[in-house]
Amino acid sequence: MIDAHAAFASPHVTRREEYAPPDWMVPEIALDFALDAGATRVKARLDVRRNGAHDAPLRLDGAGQQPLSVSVDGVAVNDWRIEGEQLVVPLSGAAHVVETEVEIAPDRNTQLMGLYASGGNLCTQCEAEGFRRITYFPDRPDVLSRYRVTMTADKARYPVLLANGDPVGAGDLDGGLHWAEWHDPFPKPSYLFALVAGDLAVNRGTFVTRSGREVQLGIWVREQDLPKTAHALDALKTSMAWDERVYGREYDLDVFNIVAVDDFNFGAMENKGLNIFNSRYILADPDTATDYDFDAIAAVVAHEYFHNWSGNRVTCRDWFQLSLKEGFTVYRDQGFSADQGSAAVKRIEDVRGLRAAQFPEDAGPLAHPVRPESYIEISNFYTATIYNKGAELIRMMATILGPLKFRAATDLYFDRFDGTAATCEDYVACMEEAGDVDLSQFRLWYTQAGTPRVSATLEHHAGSGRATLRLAQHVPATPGQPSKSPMVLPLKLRLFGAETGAPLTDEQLILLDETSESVTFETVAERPILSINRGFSAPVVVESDRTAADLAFLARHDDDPFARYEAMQQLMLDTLVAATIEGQADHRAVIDAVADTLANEGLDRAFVAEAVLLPSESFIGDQLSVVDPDAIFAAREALRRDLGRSLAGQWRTAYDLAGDAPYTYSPQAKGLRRLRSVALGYIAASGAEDAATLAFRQFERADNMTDRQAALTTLANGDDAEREAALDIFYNRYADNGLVLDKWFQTQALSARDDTPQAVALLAEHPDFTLANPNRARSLIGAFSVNQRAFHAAGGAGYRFLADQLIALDKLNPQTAAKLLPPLGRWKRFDATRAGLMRAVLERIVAVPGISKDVLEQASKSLEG
Ligand code: B3K
Ligand code: ZN
Repeated sequence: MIDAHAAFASPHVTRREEYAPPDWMVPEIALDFALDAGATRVKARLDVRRNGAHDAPLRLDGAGQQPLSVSVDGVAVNDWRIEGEQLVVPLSGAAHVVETEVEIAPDRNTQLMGLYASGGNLCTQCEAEGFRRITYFPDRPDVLSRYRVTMTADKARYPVLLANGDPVGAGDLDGGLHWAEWHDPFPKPSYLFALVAGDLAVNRGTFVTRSGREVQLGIWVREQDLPKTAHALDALKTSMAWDERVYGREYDLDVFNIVAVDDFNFGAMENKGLNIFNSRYILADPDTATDYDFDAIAAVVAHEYFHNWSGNRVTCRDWFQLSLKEGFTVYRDQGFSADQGSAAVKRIEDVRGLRAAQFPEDAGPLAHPVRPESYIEISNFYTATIYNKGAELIRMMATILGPLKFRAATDLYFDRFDGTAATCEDYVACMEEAGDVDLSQFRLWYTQAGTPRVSATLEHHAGSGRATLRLAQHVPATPGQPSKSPMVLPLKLRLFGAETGAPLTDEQLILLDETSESVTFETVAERPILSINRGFSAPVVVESDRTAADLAFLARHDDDPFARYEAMQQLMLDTLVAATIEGQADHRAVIDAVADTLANEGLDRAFVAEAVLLPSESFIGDQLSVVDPDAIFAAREALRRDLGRSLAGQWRTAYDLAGDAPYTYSPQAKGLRRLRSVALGYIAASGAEDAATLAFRQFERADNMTDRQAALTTLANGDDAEREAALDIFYNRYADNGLVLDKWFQTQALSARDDTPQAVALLAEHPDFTLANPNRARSLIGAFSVNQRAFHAAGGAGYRFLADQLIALDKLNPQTAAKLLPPLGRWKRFDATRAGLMRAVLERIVAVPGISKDVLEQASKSLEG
């Protein structure tokens, strides 16, 4: 009998335990590119060295090309063979020179991996396994080579030729051609290779390192985008100085170039000396980029720059170690951003992101440890778990060690593993050694998936003045991991007196490493209130017996801003969960807490804006055993309306606070704008008659995109006449700006209106919609699938729409298609009808003939649940 699944060969599974060192090393490689969009010739000259005592042939990875010629030590050979997609060349000695030539077609490369065309320019993306689409090579991160790259191209079409490292020569040739040569002195894995050929303009800068090396910086973009590069260049300089100051890391080449391209599968790429960026993380001016965009640009520029040490100088032995570079680098960029403005607000944003993306991943069918054990397609493992939970692991180790020992440990790590391909274990061992701590049990964080749940109950005996805190932990089962061991959870906590509001203890760091433990506090005179997981010291879910009154108290009195925010969120969440289940709830405690927060002039406005925001619909859903999207929406809207009405005067005050002062980019100005956007949302939610007029006036008068987009979002959620007008004005004003048009699509896809599913289906037919550009695909399809009520509208039209788009996109770009699939994997969390509809489209996806292994892995794992 043949079933639907057996019709396809089962895809190859790569396992961590099967790691073996490479048979051949390639200390040197010379590449010669005859660049042409339709047909690029690539000649590669590899110095290969046998690694260890064996008689295995040389195996070079390839994908999508054929060798035109192969030679060994200067002599053409024909005893090579192709196995799978590998080129296998028998070699007799310990060292040889192997040369190959291939032809590739950048302009037909729609998956945007390898060498491809974007906006008339040529660029590359090699991580994780794109280099094999350019030439034959052992395309694995533990093969480190010194690269020499020569490019020849039409000078008029591609006047700029860039590659990794430093430029060493350039010149003109007959026939309108020119050439350039670049050398990168630092051995690197193939995933860090990059070249760019194009018609680009540059914003140049210089940075003098602390040892006096002058580095030429360049941000390369289309000529007309040059005015939008100042912020990125600034962020680059700030990042370079920050890494010297905070981690003692200095830049190591004479040039550092960044190129922005419009077609890119993710945010950016840290290629040595030649970062390639999605243009959305470079281009910004106040008219087209929001405050959020400006911050994201600085964070991504910093992230990619920091990879020069955490990723490039010390790279990964194999892809199971991905979090070694990504978790650590995210932790580093979070520290950088925290230092640029409010550290508390940054922490709040990061935790919100973790809860929105990583917690659901950890609780669903695609859950995997920070160091996974196996994969079918490595591109599917560039996840919130590897990146963001990975960063939390580094943060916990930093907390356990304290700042001085943590810095000593990172110094040791960079020093010991410089120029090598390392493992997560190497990193932890450095933390242990320099920190003088035992992290044996802590290592479970790398192997056990799932978000630990901590229960905390505090008992107080007034007579004895003793308080007892009982803590217990539980790590839920995840696919392939039915039972778990207790983890090490660093929990920062403090007690506050319910009557006086004063702290009763200092902040303490408790390492909970048993299934349950008690902590006692003596001489606690008044009833204590527990502040726990302060600063979100551990990435866990805390369940406590704190009452609404206790949470409201902490929202007012806690001295840790994160804990204060958290208390407010918990209070809102408890209220919204009760309202969802029971159809109504008492809003009083939330309204009072929000009123107090708005009135507290001692608080940073950016913090206030975050603190008064209600938890998202999907986060409320995550608290329920069965997600009821309509009930959640109704409960949340009711609370929004009530807050809007009860605090009408305060929202107006908050709204007016930003005044009419012209735009400036500073933490204070950003905070005021953020609060104004939030206030506008509440004014609209209150049903105030002038809300649409107010929003439209803001929309028309705004001198910056933050205010303009906030107003558009408010209007897009409603059905006032101003809605269509604003959408049209916005569209026409930015018709030639792809990044802003993405916002136009996204705002409509995220709309709270009842007709959003139909509107999104129509937008997919819009002449400006295309699946060929990942940003555009994500702005409509990706945004819609996280709009909980719209995506899960009864009947399953949203699921079918996503499946149709995803199947179409898979033919062009499997990596980006696979990234859109996870919302369908949440079927277990919904009622039987919705679950059945979601499963039905997953079954359909799995059965598509020729579906990519990227999508197949995600869909079949999602079905297994
Ligand atoms: N290292 C790249 C991500 C590559 C993703 C490949 N599927 C960007 C970053 O994390 O900095
Ligand atoms: Zn990264």
